[in-house]
Amino acid sequence: TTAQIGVTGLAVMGRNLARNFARNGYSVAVHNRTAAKTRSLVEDFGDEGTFVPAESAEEFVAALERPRRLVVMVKAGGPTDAVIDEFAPLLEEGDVIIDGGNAHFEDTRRREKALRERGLHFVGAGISGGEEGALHGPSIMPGGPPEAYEALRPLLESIAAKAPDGVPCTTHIGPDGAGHFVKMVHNGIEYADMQLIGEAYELLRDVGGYAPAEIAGIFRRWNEGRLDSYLIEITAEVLSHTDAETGKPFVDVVLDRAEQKGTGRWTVQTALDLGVPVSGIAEAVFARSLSGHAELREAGAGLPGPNAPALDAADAEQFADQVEQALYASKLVSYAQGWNMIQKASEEYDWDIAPGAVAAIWRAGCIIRAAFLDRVRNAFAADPGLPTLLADAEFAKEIGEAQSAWRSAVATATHRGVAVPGFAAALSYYDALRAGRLPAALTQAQRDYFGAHTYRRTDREGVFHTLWGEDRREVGAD
Ligand code: NBP
Repeated sequence: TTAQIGVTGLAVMGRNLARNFARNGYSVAVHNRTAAKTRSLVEDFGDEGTFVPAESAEEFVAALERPRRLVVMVKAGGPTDAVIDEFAPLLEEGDVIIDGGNAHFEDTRRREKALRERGLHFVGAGISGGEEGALHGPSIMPGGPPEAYEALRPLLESIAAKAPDGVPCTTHIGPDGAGHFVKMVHNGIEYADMQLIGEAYELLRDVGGYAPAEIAGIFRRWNEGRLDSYLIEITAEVLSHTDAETGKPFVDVVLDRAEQKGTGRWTVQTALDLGVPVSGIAEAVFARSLSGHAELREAGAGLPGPNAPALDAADAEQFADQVEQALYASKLVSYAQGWNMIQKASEEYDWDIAPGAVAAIWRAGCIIRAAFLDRVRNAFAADPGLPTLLADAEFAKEIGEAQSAWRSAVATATHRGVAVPGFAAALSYYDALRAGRLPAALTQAQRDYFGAHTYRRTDREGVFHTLWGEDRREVGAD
């Protein structure tokens, strides 16, 4: 039998992706370095569709109809290169390798170029939604040659999640590394969302005086409004869960140390290289990092802070409403920053990414899926060149209405000594964008003073320098 698609790498993601293809009626060749996994996939799920198991790379390649389509789902980094090196010599012109792992977009650019030179197509496809998504419908972000995408389109569209309007959550993002870049930013935004939710929880608990089960109820209510999203939904689930062993709220028995696999860090490193301020995402990455520094936290544990009791019930209710507004406004800021990054990279690498299309394919299947993304899509549909989401008329109106509560929530957090790096950084970003003038004028003047770095003037063209060490005459510096 020949197979329409192949999947190599049958750990949790690859196995579920292969099953997803099979359940959608495609015949799937399956292969894994360790053949036991291939055999167990066919034994356990063989009745779900047509699987063609292959023990060797040669057998796997021979099982595929041409042009061959091979999905690689192995550990990102060295293993991905090893697998490509193993398969590329066995392939023929026009065949397509799809890397569905979490590759760094620079690696994808490199691999795409190398394979293109050998006449092979390489598609770097970001896949979000975890194990469950891979099986039931992920959000898929493929980048690579358009003709290779066309060869994959029907398969990807059938296995992808469907948005509420039935549109599949996949689209051709752009050439080479565009798909993996967008997946990286998705994960950065996911970090920011999770941090903001964490801050909201902390405020409701420490300042509002609510118990975890009550906070679950608050999140459930929020989930019926504009914050409606997968992450808010699972937050309520986690907060209402009781630890079976101790009978305590589950959240109280989990060690408060958040780990990371690195895509958030990549987002921030890349943002620094591109010169795009993504303070919301950066604060989220730093907050996880700080949580893991036991020695710092132990050393700091005794430092003085304010001592304020929890609010009474009526005030707590009003405060909870402020927190909802702070959460929503801060979320808007981090999405605006994320899209700035996508737009900047699109220019830098000539990717021609449609910003609204990215929002559209994040509406279902991925971790940040939310009703809100439909509105992001609409904002870019109305104006694809929108310089920031915050300038969209609807979002600007909402943030304007939220800003007073947002400020109150941040002020209360500050007075009560609760760390809210996400809320506060987002608010400062908003205020800096709003400000007609920034103290950057002073910074630039200082730079001219100590380093003769020159400055521009507000009142006429040109580059200038003041002779600070002499008579403070201004000279032209062009
Ligand atoms: P892992 O990332 O744990 O990788 C395990 C797979 O890689 C196994 O099939 C293993 O084969 C294979 N492999 C390794 Br390790 N080294 C190899 C080599 N040198 N040659 C050939 N095969 C090799 O699997 P995963 O969690 O299913 O994730 C797969 C990809 O999807 C990763 O890039 C991951 O970042 C990405 N991703 C994961 C998730 C998630 O929720 N887990 C979500 C989205 C994306 P073996 O069986 O022979 O050891």
